[in-house]
Amino acid sequence: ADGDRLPALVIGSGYGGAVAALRLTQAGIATHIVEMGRSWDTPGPDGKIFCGMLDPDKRSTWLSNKTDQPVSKFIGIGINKDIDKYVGVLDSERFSGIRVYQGRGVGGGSLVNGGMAVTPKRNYFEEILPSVDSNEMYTKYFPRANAGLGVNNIDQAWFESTEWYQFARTGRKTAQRSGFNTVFVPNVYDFDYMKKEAAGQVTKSGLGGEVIYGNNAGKKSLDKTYLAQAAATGKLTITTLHQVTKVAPASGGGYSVTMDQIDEQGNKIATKVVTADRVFFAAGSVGTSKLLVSMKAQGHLPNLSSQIGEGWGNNGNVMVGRANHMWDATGSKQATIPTMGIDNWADPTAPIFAEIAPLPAGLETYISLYLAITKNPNRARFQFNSGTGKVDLSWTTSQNQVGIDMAKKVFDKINKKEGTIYRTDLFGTYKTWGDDFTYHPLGGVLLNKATDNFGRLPEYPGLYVVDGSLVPGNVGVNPFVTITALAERNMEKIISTDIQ
Ligand code: FAE
Repeated sequence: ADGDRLPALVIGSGYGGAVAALRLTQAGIATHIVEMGRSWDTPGPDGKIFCGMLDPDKRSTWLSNKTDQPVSKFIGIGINKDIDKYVGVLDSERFSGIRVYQGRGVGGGSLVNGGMAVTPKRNYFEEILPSVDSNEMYTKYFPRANAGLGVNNIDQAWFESTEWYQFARTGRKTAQRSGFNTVFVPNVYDFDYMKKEAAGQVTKSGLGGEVIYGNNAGKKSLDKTYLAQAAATGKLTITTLHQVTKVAPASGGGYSVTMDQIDEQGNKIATKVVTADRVFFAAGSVGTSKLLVSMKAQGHLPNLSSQIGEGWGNNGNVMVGRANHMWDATGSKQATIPTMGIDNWADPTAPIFAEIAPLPAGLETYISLYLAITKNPNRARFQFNSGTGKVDLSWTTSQNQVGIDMAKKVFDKINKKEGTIYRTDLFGTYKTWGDDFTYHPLGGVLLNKATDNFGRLPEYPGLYVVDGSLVPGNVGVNPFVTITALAERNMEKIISTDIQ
């Protein structure tokens, strides 16, 4: 409540925030999370918490009158729908050169993501984060993160036989015929539950067209793992529908944190100020960067490093679809949970790791869809715009061309071998590449550059960064395992040296 004094405040409830909350509460510290989204624990009038991808309603989208699906068109027909403005679960935040998809609600991105739980390649991790002891990461913190997240693997015999993964087998076959390496990808979706879905024993979620607007079952999102464990300590409290707008040193020590309370249509209904001894920034790459950039520019935290706002990247995200021949069907039944990837990272001419993505349209499309993570080296910065009072991101769409070129080498080769073509209708009209959005915002407050080597903001003792903003723009795989493992590493250090 307004005027409270708290030992530890965490801004945001995604991966970084959930790890911070668990490790703080387990250390006996009363911890409070402030989350701008809602808590996704109450069913709507249809008895479901989340809506599906094929029949989205207001629950799908953050404060917009229209859905904004990444695949926006199909044979010339727009597939976005008019909806009521509401604090829905998926945000596509628009900057001048890119849309950044993010989860909103208790659990952050874990509510909306595909659950792909990938440990990065060790040599690339060492390249991007040379100040981090990689031996410790790979023997201790990656295993700890995978265990905490509930990562599991698909039963490969079942994968080979089920109609639900025909799309992935077709994607694999066509990649392998061109000499590309494919790999199974671990996930936090419970594959035992999925088998029961296929057998008709439980309600379908991953086999029922649910994922980017939330899964009503099956997925071990953070509210079921880290956050549930933190709550079980009895030391965690969460305030939802409150957006932090300001953090500044408090006169009696600690930090005063200002927040707007919003209603379910996003209207501001109150402003509150609390004081916290320690503040953990876990608002995600975009949320944390925006807050810290504006606090520095507005003079509330003027001594922050000049590195604040730097080093942002899109994890090289590029999406593309191919039209297979009729004899290479992808199935009218498709699981929403990806579990197969094309791993061409070691090829310096076309370093990509491409998820073979589902396109659960409910009918046979013959489309292979891919979300490629390319080794795009381009970076952008967040900057405060004194004219608008907002934070801009300098990324331009043309910065993604190098990523497209890498992906194109791989998919051109597949098309040539198969005698197939790209779909040019999925991301616009005559537009091959989904190059103007990302699922994987990374960076803005880089580890050991804008912070110390453990996420502390050294100019302001008691302020910490624990989320994806620490990761330098590209990690070569889907990022949440890396974000979680780094948070585990940093929180262990912070709790043992700063707090106890
Ligand atoms: P994040 O999870 O975004 O949490 C930040 C939280 O802070 C959110 O709940 C915000 O609502 C909240 N917040 C922001 N600003 C404020 C504020 N001012 N006041 C209060 N609260 C605030 O951050 N990654 C994978 O590894 N595998 C996948 O399969 C995968 N699929 C994805 C699919 C989709 C559709 C999307 C959008 C993302 C996907 N990702 C995937 C990315 C992954 O979800 C993302 O990297 C992490 O969620 C980032 O974790 P953070 O803790 O940095």
